[in-house]
Amino acid sequence: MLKLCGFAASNYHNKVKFALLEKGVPFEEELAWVGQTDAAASPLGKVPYLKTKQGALCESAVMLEYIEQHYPQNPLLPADPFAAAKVRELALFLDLHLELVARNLYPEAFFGGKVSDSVKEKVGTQLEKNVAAFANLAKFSPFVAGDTLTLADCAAVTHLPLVSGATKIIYGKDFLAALPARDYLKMMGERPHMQTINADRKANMELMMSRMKTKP
Ligand SMILES: N[C@@H](CCC(=O)N[C@@H](CS)C(=O)NCC(=O)O)C(=O)O
Repeated sequence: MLKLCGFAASNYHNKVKFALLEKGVPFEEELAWVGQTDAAASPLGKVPYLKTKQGALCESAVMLEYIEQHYPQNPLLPADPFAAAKVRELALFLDLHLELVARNLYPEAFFGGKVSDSVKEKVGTQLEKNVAAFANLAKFSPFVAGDTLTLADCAAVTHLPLVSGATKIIYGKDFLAALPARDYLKMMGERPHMQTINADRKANMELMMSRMKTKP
């Protein structure tokens, strides 16, 4: 059986977990905190990684592609090659141009650390530009890539709350406010699998915070 390794407070872990749950693919979770990962499975020490019968995979986008090809039930990619490419475009855009940029803010926004003013300024400018570009690509009708649930939703539903939360905390303004992201996240939050993910995330976040407090 597939083993998804990581921790439930991680948005990338949940991106893959959501796909597995929505597709109805059986899997187990194995707790792996950052710093305790399997170096052979994840050479950069990042989570998640996916253990399969044939070996391990790192990089969530690759895991989603593997899961989609290996388990075609409840597809998260359209059959038409161009439509599928548009979904991949949006999913990659969310990973690279929204989440990865906003990630620079997380130490201060979520973990009690400090981010320099110059980083805040640079990230703010970049995010303003990238969010405007994302607004041109995203459909929110009602799913992020159109009328069906796709791989792009796996990224959107896990990354958008962080982009929104981090920008609210750091800049006093939600950079996604002009988009229908709130209604979208509310709709997605009503899905039973998203409720499972959110409950697991909250419990794991508490555990993570208590670990951070007891660590020197
Ligand atoms: N590009 C990677 C990103 C994964 C990632 O950044 N995971 C975070 C946890 S949410 C992590 O492992 N951070 C620790 C680190 O970067 O050393 C993916 O899509 O899987």
